[in-house]
Amino acid sequence: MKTFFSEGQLAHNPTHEISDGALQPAVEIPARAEIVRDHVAAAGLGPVLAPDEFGLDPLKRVHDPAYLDFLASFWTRWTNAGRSGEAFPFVWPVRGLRTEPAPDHIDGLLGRFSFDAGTPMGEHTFAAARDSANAALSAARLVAGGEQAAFALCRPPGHHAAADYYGGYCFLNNAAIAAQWLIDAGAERVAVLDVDYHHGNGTQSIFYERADVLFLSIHADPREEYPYFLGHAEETGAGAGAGFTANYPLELGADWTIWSAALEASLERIARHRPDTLIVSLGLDPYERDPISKFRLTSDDFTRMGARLAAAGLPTVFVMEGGYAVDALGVNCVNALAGFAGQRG
Ligand code: SP5
Ligand code: ZN
Repeated sequence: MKTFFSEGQLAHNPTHEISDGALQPAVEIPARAEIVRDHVAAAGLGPVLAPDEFGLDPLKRVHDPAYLDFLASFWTRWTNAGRSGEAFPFVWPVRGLRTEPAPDHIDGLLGRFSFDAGTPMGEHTFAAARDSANAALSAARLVAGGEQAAFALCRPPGHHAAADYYGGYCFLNNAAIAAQWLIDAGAERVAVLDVDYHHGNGTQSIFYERADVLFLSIHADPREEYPYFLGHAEETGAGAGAGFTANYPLELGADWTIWSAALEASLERIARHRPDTLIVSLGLDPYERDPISKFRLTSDDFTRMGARLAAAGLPTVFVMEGGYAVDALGVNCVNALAGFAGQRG
């Protein structure tokens, strides 16, 4: 299986995030990608390749132009306001406040185009996020061309980013961008299965009213866990997309027995969708020793996960999402991919 990764993805290099009422050390750091890259290369899974540049057009198919303009102009606006270092929003257009007319000031724009204060942005964030999206697009194109699977080593991650807001360490929704690219390349149906510990609120919202892209997510119950405001079981899609979203919120502490039951249910739903391609939003934070998560998957469980996904028999694009136990990320990611490759043969 080929892996796509660009060194440019390392340029987003935050030092801190806001959490627990304080500036804490950032957990979504370049070392996450480096250890996965190194383990993939050492495991002999296949080559690690530089992604191609797809430009802005595939991003515009998923994200609002005003949001992309915000990302592109953010650093200039931030420094013109006399700021330096990492940016955080502190005011949001919630219930009854207005998103239009959009503010001119960077502090207003940060709130307009975000949904949390836990996601540091810096000078190189947009460039790194574009490289991350290019990795997802490169993997999608390979699978559309007939390869049975590919791995996009995406970082920064994507699944919390919606059409017009960032958050949860995510800026561009890599999995959604890949799904939309596949549809535009001729796929009739795509499924996105999100196995990250946190609900994929961005991906869900992007495809909520569409029947061509089935979205499924196995995650910690939002009553108890971030992102808190989406990911309940009763969210099943709307309009033309009614029945094309499926959520499997699980209790904190869920282990493989509980987690794999949700995986079986999601695979049954995927089989009924008959997708041309499966995209797996591969969060590695369901891991038992993840520092910000409370599921109990072991390193061997990631092998089981990969094998079970392979048995679905679908062309598959793996897109990396979260996972913060840096020392274990390489092993857990390779286990998932090798579990898949071993089962598929
Ligand atoms: C892609 C992804 O997994 N995003 C997760 C975003 C979670 N953001 C909130 C994290 C709060 C962590 N608080 C614990 C800090 C310990 N110092
Ligand atoms: Zn996560």
